[in-house]
Amino acid sequence: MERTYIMVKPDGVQRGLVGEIIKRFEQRGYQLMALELLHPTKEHLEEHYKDLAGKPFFPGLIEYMLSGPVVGMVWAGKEVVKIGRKMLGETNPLASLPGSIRGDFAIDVGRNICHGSDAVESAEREIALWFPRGVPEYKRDISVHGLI
Ligand code: 3AN
Repeated sequence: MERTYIMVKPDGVQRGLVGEIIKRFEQRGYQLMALELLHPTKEHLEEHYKDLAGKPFFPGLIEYMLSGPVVGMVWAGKEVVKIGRKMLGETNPLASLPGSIRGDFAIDVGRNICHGSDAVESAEREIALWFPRGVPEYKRDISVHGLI
């Protein structure tokens, strides 16, 4: 089953939006596979965002991501990478439609609440980075949206 890595960033945790974000993925029919609140190290964040290392906003991004704990999650289900990104909204919250997480809760690209993997391959790379001990599979015993 397709998996994605969703992270509630420090501003999302501090604003008490963890439950809201979990609720939206559960209600849509996705399956929670792993969940952890942690204070990542600078090195860990630099590895996560290594594709953005040359960007002018990179130092500020790392500093913001170090400002408090984050909540990392693995969600599974049909087209969860693409649909998860739609549920998050655009990188710039001002371009995000109401109904998306950023469109409902954010106005600043530097405080955009959440992260979602942008492709199946990056999802697997990020899941391995954030959950190095692995993510066990389990079967839900109720069928939601034909997922099982
Ligand atoms: P997304 O998180 O939507 O995949 P990326 O991967 O391009 O977007 O950017 C990662 C993070 O870097 C964003 N979530 C945001 O916090 C930050 N970021 C991206 N573009 C900018 C920008 N122009 N100015 C400040 N921060 C930015």
